[in-house]
Amino acid sequence: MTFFQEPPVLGNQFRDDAMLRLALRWMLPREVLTEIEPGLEALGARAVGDIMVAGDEAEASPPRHVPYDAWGHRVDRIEVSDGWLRLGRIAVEERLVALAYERAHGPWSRVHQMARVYLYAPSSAIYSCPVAMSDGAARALELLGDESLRAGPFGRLVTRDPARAWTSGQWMTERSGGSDVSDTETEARRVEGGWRLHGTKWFTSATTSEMAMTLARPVGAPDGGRGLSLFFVKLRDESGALRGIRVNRLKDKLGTRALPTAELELDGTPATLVGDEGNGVRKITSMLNITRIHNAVNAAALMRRATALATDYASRRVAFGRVIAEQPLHATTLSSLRAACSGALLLSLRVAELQGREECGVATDDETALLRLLTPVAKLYTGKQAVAVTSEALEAFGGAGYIEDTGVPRLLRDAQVLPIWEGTTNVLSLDLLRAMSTGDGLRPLIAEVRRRLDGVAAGAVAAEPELSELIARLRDGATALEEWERRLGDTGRDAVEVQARPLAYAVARLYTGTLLLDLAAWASASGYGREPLADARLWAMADGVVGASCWTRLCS
Ligand code: MFK
Repeated sequence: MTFFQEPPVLGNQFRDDAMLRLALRWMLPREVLTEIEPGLEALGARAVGDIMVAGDEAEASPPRHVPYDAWGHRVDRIEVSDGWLRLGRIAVEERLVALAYERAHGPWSRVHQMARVYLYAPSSAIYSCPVAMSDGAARALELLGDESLRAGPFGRLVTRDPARAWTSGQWMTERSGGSDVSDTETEARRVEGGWRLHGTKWFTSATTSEMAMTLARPVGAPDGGRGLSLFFVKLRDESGALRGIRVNRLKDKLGTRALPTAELELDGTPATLVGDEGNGVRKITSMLNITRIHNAVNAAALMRRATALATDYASRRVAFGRVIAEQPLHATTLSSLRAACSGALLLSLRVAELQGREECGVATDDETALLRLLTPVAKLYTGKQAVAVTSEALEAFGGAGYIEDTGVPRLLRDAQVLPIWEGTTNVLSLDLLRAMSTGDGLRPLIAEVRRRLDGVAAGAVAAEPELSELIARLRDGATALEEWERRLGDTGRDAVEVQARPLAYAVARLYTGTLLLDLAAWASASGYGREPLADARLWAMADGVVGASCWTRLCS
């Protein structure tokens, strides 16, 4: 009989994700969990139902730029598929932005919101990008906007009503550079009743959005980031025509193909100043820090999707006489992938938790400092892991993983943007140094690591030899990191910068390993099994908890 390989099958993405359910049970008060679980379960079903159908449709019908109408008028329409539009409506229905601002569960609202983003993202054909930018814009407007910006655009970004909802772009990148934003060339000219922008924006994601946040330099303002100001732009007038904006072209990208990304020419675009003039770079970081958390959550989500597919496939694929899931070497590879997913998820949710505490005004000074340190670390580390994990998961399909209509290559192509946008790995490693130098160094982070490890050591299951070995290992890591930080003080600037990336990786490994161990000890003591302990072991015992190239080790 002719052989046909069974394809992988995905079930309810909440119910099947043991680590997500465990992490929420560990982090959240019982009454919050009880309230949110049914919604997560329903979204877990939608993620393999209508969201996935819409995402596949959007991916199959990428956006199209129509520069002119039939009669030669410049119209610059960007046409998107119905699937893409449905994804937008679902994002609003599922309150992917609103939840963070309604704050129904106080500081826990961010964890709830990000758990939902995590379920939605990998089926959404990267509609999670406009979701992220809309959330970032909402936060910037909440913090810096005047009454009219808060009543108007902010209300549209955080609404539950798809008919009223807006999404936002985040136009930061120009031809002069994406990392060094201080070189922004767009000029802001003051006119009666407002401002007009003139310049070119080289990458604008989700250009079908109704609004955007952007940087421009008011005429006569000084060079550098401090001379830039933050502006709100409403893209279209009541008739739907772009306001002083020309679309030069859509970008032809490696991945994120359903997401419209355009080059724009601003020629007298009306804009509203957000806050006072100047310090635009500092102001837009309130937006960036939110989108960076989304980036980490998206990375964890894509990793999880690739691993779930590879794991299910391994239970169906037979080679050398038995299913490959039962073959020790392949099973070990899958365990490594699962450990990477668990770590990325926990780290992302922890950053979301800190963000929620900060927004609700209940964060301690140390928690605020920890949030500042962990945001770039979580973004950069999970971004790199997303590429490594999706690549390894693709390989787990053999040749089928390389074939487009299995849907597997798309995961790798989409993952590859995660270390690039929202700050590259090196830029964010340097941002960790910036955060260390403007705060109290790594002290708040190392203090929390020690506190968690002391808690595990004092717990009911600490006597287990395996746990004490892991505790000792992570304690050594904390001491080594402290020593490393001390030595940085004796080094010149260039030598410090060279160490920024390995330092950031070390911080990620130590902190994530500690979170996993803390959760694993709790799970073991509470009768939730020992699988998290296996994950913690992989993180804590991999050579070089504070080693330079350790991120690859999870997948090697
Ligand atoms: C799927 C999920 C994600 C989807 C979203 C994707 C959408 C894609 C759209 C984009 O890609 S948008 C472009 C993203 N671009 C970046 O992320 C820029 C990367 N570059 C940086 O982050 C640079 O580090 C930075 C531009 C911030 C450096 O600029 P400067 O002018 O050299 O920074 P400087 O002078 O060190 O800092 C200016 C101020 O901001 C300082 O404060 P003060 O004015 O009080 O001294 C800094 O402390 C502060 N600052 C910088 N980064 C900060 C920050 N504050 C808080 N948080 C930060 N991260």
